[in-house]
Amino acid sequence: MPDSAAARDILHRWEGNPILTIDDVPFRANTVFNGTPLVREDGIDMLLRVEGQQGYSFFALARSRDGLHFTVCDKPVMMPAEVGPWALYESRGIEDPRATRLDGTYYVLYVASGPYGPRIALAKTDDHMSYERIALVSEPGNKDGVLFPRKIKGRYARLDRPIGEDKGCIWISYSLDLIHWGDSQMVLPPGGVRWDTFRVGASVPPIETPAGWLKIYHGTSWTPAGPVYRAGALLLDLDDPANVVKQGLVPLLSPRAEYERIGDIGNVCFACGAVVFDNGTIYVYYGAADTSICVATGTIDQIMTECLEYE
Ligand code: BMA
Repeated sequence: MPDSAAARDILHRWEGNPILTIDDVPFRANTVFNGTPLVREDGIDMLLRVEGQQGYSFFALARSRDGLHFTVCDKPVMMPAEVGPWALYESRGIEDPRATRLDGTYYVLYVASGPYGPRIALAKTDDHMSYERIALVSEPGNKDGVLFPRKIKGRYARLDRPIGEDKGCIWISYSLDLIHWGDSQMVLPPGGVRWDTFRVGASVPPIETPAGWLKIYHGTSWTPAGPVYRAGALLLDLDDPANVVKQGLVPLLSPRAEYERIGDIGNVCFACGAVVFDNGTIYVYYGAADTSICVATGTIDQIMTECLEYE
């Protein structure tokens, strides 16, 4: 994509995008998209949503040294449960993992897709290859769950996106044990900005900055051709993240490249995680058109000045 086009977005598409497509998956499947990064000492892994040819999704792992060139492992690492309390609720697949390092362990909130609708479920991993299910943590009608990377005033916190009255808003809930959740409050309704009028959802787990929790979220607008999924930024209060301190008026990334425009679902940039490096550089990983995984780069400073302070 020519530079002039890339410059229209605050985040920059890596020139090697897409970083993963179905051609990189060493077993038969339909698509790969919506991956979440897990940082190792000597590289970056990514937990991937792979959609099988029968239409149900499961998770695979890809490994890299540089966060840009990934190799997908031979076999899936997590399949929908076949026994136990999860089996019914995952009978239509597991989707959209989002990992947060908390107390030294990666916890993954993901969507358990079943006959009654999507529920949020929680699993954890120590080696990125094996996943232990902990609990189903929501009733149906909820997805886009992300955990905060530390307790806030003694409680774990998460954002999610329950659907009420067909309205997709970002909510916050709290927990003492990561299993039982409550004290839920609405954080962000759609329509705060022109490009997120249909639905909003928590995309990337919150990133702590001195100015507040930086929240890269997704907003959709509805068009005669269907929804358009963009990534934007919010700043949430550090001590009371139910309070939105600022909402960026302009998106960080809008579908523009061919691989974001064309795919199983076109016009989609759907982030599920990011890595922030010591120098403030950020790699945002996103699913493009529900058909591949891409990375867009920038800096925390740029997001603050070009998006959150845009007037
Ligand atoms: C959301 C989720 C994602 C998907 C996105 C765009 O509602 O279902 O899995 O990538 O829509 O189709």
